[in-house]
Amino acid sequence: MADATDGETVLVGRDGGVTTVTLNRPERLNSLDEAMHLGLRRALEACATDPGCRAVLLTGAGRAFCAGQDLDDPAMGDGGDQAAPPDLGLTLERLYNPLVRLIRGLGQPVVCAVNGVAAGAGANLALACDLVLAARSAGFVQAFCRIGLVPDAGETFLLPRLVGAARARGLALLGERLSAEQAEAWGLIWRCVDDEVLMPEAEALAQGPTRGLALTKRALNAAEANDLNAQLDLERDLQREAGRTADFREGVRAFKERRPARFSGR
Ligand code: LHQ
Repeated sequence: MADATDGETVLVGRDGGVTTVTLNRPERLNSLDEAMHLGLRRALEACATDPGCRAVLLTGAGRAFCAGQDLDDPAMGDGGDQAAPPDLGLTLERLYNPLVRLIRGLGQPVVCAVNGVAAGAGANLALACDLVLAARSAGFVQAFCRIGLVPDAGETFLLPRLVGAARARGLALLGERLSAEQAEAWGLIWRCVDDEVLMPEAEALAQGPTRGLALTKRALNAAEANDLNAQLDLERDLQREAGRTADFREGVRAFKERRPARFSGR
């Protein structure tokens, strides 16, 4: 795997067609300051325009996935200066909202390997990904209410859709830690796995007919706003596109020859 560092706080590696993006401020539980935000954005934007990148794998270094906003960042204010309260809306507008939109809109499937605690906006970055796999030792904390804030980074949109209204409200209003096992049981994430197999399992999920998977992502994203008629039309158009891919031809050939398919992402 060829590794490149983006600043010091985001690592980018490529293995085959999978680009692994690692949040790398382990001593601060990978909480997001401005430099890390911009590094992460740069890494994902590079994926968007990289024809060799078939899928993205997002994870964290050390014992946490991401503790959300770095509360020591100057943009958060000093916690005591009432004369100059921070404009947290501006932080969302400039940094978080573009990041969530980028992940959701990326033309490749994004797999998230939640290696440890995911708190605040860190939890919601994970939930914005297409497939979320978590280590058994990981957990999810909607920490906003613990510090008097409103959930952000898409939480109020994503959470009720994933786990239903009652559980979404409980998580958002109480901020209790949800274990990875419970997160799987509630449908918050795809699967919880033993810590030692997290990365191989996540890498395996990032393989496959990635062109078709990216089209599937587009259809599922659009379904959040479409009615059935619009969605049927979209499925028709995307299926037309999928039917022209090398992966579709390979998939059918492999089925008929009773062998595993060798997908190329084309
Ligand atoms: C941290 C952090 C952290 C700095 C742990 N910052 N140092 C965006 C911008 C605009 C508006 C506002 O909203 C947002 C989005 C947000 O994300 S707001 C929510 C921000 N996040 C939080 O409130 C979570 C704060 N962290 C925690 O609740 C805990 O640390 C968790 C549950 C993540 C982990 O607990 P523990 O495993 O017990 O670890 P710890 O608390 O002992 O933390 C270890 C160190 O990391 C510690 O520093 P130290 O120097 O004592 O070793 C913490 O201060 C530091 N750290 N999170 N977000």
